[in-house]
Amino acid sequence: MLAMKGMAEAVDFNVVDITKPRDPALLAKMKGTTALPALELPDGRILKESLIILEYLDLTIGTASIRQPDPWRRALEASLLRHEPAFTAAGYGMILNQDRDKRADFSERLMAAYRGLDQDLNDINPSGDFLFESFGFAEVVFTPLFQRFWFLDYYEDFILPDRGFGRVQRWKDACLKAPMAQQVCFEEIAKLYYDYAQGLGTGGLLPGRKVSSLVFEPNWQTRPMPPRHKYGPPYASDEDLGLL
Ligand SMILES: N[C@@H](CCC(=O)N[C@@H](CS)C(=O)NCC(=O)O)C(=O)O
Repeated sequence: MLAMKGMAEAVDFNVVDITKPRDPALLAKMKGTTALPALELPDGRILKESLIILEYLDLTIGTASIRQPDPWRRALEASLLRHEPAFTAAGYGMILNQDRDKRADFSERLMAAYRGLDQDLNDINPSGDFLFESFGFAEVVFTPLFQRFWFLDYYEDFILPDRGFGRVQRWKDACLKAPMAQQVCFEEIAKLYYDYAQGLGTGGLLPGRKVSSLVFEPNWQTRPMPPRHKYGPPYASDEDLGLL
């Protein structure tokens, strides 16, 4: 969104390695919670939750909001955003799932989320690529999730069926091609999320492992592609993952 507004420099990004204990100064600012991102304003106030931060920055950075100004379109945009929590939960639930017998249920849950998006997009703008004419607020919200869910392409061979998902597939493709969405790539996601695929969120480690696949050093570019296998052993070692 900052790139769209030509305001990429307006926010300082301090990246936090969530596999390590938090700096006490950060914990104090966060009043005890650990989940990121958080936005610190110049006067020290803290905002949490990515969508709340996004809305705040939309209203305060640059000359104009990127949300739909027309009330009817704004309502349609809001109705698409309502799919986000279920979509996010379905994707993360599927990558973390370690029970092969439940794989089909997780896949169906994610497809149901995609189906909901497909229906709304078809109702609102059946022939377009984006929700409206161009990349906007709804695309800002969903594009990072489409990118994050590359972990399902890699570890779950998850692909949307050809039939019944054409409109959302077109939206997803258009979002992923947008110039301002080229800040992460498939290889990075696949490498960082190996441990998520083994059921371990935010820095958890399997026995015998010392370094989480989510660490910044060694940099993901220096590491090999992880094995695509999930659902039990054999597990890759730190060495196999290029983490030593
Ligand atoms: N709903 C929250 C989710 C935040 C969240 O789960 N953050 C994860 C990284 S994706 C995190 O910081 N985990 C480390 C922790 O909770 O300590 C948001 O959108 O901001």
